[in-house]
Amino acid sequence: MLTFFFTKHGKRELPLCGARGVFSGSKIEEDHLESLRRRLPRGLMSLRVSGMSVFPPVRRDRVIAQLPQAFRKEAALHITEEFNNKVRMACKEQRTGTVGFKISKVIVVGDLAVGKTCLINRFCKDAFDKNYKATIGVDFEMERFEVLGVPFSLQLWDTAGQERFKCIASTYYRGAQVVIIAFDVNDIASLGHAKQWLEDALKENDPTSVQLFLVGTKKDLSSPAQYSRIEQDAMKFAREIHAEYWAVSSLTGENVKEFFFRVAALAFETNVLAELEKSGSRQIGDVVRINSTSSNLYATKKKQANCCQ
Ligand SMILES: Nc1nc2c(ncn2[C@@H]2O[C@H](COP(=O)(O)OP(=O)(O)OP(=O)(O)O)[C@@H](O)[C@H]2O)c(=O)[nH]1
Ligand SMILES: [Mg+2]
Repeated sequence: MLTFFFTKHGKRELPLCGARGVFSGSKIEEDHLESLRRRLPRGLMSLRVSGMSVFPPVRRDRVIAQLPQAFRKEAALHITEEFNNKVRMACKEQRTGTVGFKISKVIVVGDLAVGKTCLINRFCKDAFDKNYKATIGVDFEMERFEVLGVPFSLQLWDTAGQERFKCIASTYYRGAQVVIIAFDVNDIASLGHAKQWLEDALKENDPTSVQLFLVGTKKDLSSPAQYSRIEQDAMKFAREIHAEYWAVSSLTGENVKEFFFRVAALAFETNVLAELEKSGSRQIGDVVRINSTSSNLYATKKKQANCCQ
């Protein structure tokens, strides 16, 4: 995965490979940038899309062509089998035309040590660390997808569960389109605290436009009987707060990819529908043109003057 963070470096904005944490942008090392330049295709560092840098193609295993299904139909945001028809049509028409650079902000909240960081790391890096290292403030990952042929990114904000870092972390809640509330399926108290996490997250956001997911973690540590007891409570709570329920294991990877694909697909769908509603006549985004001969490069339609040389 290409993790990146935008920062001003001279007059240029440069993507950082493997940079973790929102604070790391200020400590960019020249040799790190040099090694990144060597790893990217020639000329790529000089291209920008609407003020953002250009990246290599989306990984093959991040392509979403069908709507991923919910984990439990009884606690799902919606249970249609396919993407919304309007969305499919809009994306289809744009495959050879104009598309927007789409991005959704996702925040992951929940008690300390429920496994938020491990969940993100399992998906983004296919890694699992059995040692607990508390997140201090927030961490940040960007994950790129292609949904119905359109580039789409999730900005994943991994927040701290520890009380003493909550104040810093909550300043990053604003502007979230997706809120993921994580709890440990082996710790009923962490499910009980989910309501407070939800309230905190919604204080900073418009509750009507946020998509909610309630995610039970560490499923591997639970016996089937224990798990099914907590699942009843979790699904009941998910329905009450209009969240979609999932249960995952970052240790084994069970449901992790499926979960994030579902998040990406539903966030994308909502994003496109909102944009279609906003502008009946304008095509989605109307900013970026896909270069039809080279699927890995996106050239700007406007704002050429801002591009790096
Ligand atoms: N067995 C098992 N252990 C897990 C799983 N996910 C996380 N853990 C362990 O739980 C501990 C806490 O995981 P983290 O991901 O760091 O927890 P966190 O929610 O990010 O914690 P804070 O950053 O303090 O809020 C670590 O020791 C992990 O190895 C899982 O799916 N299965
Ligand atoms: Mg963490």
